[in-house]
Amino acid sequence: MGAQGARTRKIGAITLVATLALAVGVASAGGNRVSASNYSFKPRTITIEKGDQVTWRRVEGRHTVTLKDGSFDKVLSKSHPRRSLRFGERGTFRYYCRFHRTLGMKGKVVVQ
Ligand SMILES: [Cu+2]
Repeated sequence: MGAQGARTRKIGAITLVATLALAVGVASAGGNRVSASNYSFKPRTITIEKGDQVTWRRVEGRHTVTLKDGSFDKVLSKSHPRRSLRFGERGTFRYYCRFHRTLGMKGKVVVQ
């Protein structure tokens, strides 16, 4: 009885570790997603860890992900529905869509 109880606890602990590992794996494999639709990025502000990647995904329309400092400028279209960028520096990175900037289509990546 006692041995069985210990075994059950051990299995429970292993399951917990596996679940945590899975959650961490999902987060680092593109968990930081921003969708681009007419005419906004959602979420407008995303906070990530240094070294993480952000993936922008086109929902509709044609847009760009253009960093204000000019270091990144990619079109999101039917043929390129996803664009990713890894942030290796801490800071706040503002970006916008070149086609719809005047309509307020912009966003911010905060790297901690
Ligand atoms: Cu746009």
